[in-house]
Amino acid sequence: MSVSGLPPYDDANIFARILRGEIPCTKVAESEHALAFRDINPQAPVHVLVIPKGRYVSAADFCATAPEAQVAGFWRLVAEVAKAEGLEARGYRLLTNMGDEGGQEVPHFHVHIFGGRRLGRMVPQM
Ligand code: DGP
Repeated sequence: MSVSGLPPYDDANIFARILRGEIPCTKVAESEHALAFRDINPQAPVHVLVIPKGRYVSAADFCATAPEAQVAGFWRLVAEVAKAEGLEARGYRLLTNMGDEGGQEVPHFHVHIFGGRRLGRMVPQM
């Protein structure tokens, strides 16, 4: 188990493979702490994924075990990418799915940046 109660990190997950350069991605930005690239199945005109460099399953995992500089550096890159994509004035959404009920498909902590259209309600109505 990871600190979040989710399964342990799987080194074969697709984002781990992107980080190792085994699978290509459309890179948007990169720092020593994180990589930002376009989602393969975009849900909005701008749909970028930001992933920390390292073996983190969830936000709990990342925040509990990553060095402080990486936690800060990760969130800085998220904000910088949103601004660089021209979303600051129009507004945008950050989203992170965690675990089964959260709908997480790729078990490497990541933040989605959505923008470029009116995004509607936060979550589908019950
Ligand atoms: P999530 O449900 O939050 O785990 O979303 C995972 C996202 O990852 C989903 O929007 C599709 C995207 N994705 C999956 N495989 C790839 C890939 O190989 N390349 C890229 N760029 N995105 C991928």
